[in-house]
Amino acid sequence: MKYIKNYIGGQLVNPQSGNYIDNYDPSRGRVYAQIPDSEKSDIDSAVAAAEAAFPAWSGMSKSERSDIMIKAADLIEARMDEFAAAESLDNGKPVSLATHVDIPRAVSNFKFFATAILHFAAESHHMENLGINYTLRKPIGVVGCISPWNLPLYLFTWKIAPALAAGNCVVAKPSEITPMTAFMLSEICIEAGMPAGVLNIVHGLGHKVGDAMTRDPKIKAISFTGGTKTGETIAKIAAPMFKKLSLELGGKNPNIIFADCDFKQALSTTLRSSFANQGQICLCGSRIFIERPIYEKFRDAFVEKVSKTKVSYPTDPEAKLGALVSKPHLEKVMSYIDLAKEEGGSVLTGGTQVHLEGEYKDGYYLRPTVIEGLAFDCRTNQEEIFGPVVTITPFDTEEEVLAMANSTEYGLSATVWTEHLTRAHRVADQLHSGIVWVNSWLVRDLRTPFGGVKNSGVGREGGFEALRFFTEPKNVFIKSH
Ligand code: TXE
Repeated sequence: MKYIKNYIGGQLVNPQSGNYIDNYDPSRGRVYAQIPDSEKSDIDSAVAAAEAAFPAWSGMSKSERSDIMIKAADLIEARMDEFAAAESLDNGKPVSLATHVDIPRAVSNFKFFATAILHFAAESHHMENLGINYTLRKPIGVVGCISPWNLPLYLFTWKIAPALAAGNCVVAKPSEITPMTAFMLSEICIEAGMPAGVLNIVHGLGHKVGDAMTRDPKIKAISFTGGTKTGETIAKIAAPMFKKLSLELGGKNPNIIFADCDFKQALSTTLRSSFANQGQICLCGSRIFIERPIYEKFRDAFVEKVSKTKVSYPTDPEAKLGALVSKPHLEKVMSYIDLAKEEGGSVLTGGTQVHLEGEYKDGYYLRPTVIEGLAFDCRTNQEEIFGPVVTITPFDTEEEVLAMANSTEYGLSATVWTEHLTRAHRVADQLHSGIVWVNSWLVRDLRTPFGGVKNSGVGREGGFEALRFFTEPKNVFIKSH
């Protein structure tokens, strides 16, 4: 049984309590490792280490910090297959997905912010016959990063990379459901020569470790990705402490397909946007709206392909879907399929568990599921399911589909399929979301602002937005006349 450790003050250490939590392999439905059941005392040690490391790390030149981050990226890349296998084992996703998406993006996150910081500048404002203002952007100090289980290393590094590049020292908590690659990153940072205390990774439960981070007055900013309810909990604690908050929360994203779309492209991309990562990406298009003239044609072609999508154990090279991340999550997703039936929906394909043979017989597998016949404002169409379940709904007019698309409490991303140029601009402009893809999905330029509106979050990650979040601007005026 593998016991992973916290990474505090440059050392791999056991939790002070000596207690551990089971870590599951979802593809086999069994415990395969133990993770620290850390407590406030472990966070206190991590914060002390970060505080001690801050003067030297923030005093280091940007290029020195950049070099260490590039080294870390190179070391991850050198162990790509090992990281991909570990990510897949921990999360249940196909190894092919971890190899092509998760781990390469973790490498990109480190490299992107290690170079972005070298180009991050601030402004000056000249006042004629008076003087000049200049803006300093200085690191905040000790910051907290809390990340979810769906894209573990991808989202973990998406937060810690800009924080480190900007000169902050970090206390980070990965999800207790998928801690393994964050633990492996600890080893990478030691090998990359990252100074002790610059990055501290404390494993454990959200309501204990994450809560202790949120409450610690020495942690001056929290960057969180996870569920909307958890984001609300964190905000209630952090807001009165006047901490900077970045909250990347849930989504219930519309995928709008007009009759004039490129049918073949829309069909193949909609398969990905519906079910990638077992539908466990907050950017997945879980509500598909199809203009009536092509509704039946698209529905039938889509259902045909979905019914042939292979659900298998993660190391199967033909697996398109792997296991869902945990038994509780599988049960939550299946409860929404039951709810959809109660609300009048018809399951056109999927809706049942997949029972594999042999060592995988107890894994958490679910067939990709397509449901039609639901009202746009029923619970199934309003609440985040976060699994391989999509609904399809016909529409007749642009006004109608915009009203349905914008009807939820979320506003993270949206997809629009049309070859009509002005309509693409018009619809994108009227969608209540932080991200809109036209004739595409999940095309990511790390320079762009990333995040949502309404209950999908507060603030933006990505590019200079992230570096601005992890720095404090200071305006200095020098009188010269
Ligand atoms: O979230 P949770 P999960 C959302 C996605 C879904 C959810 C799935 O839409 O709703 O995240 O991830 C820690 N104080 N996004 O189930 O439970 C917890 O330990 C402090 C949106 O993991 O919120 C874990 O490390 N921390 C996103 C982290 O919070 C607490 C992309 C997330 O856990 C805590 C990915 C507490 N009280 C997923 N309770 C986007 N918008 O980009 C838990 N945690």
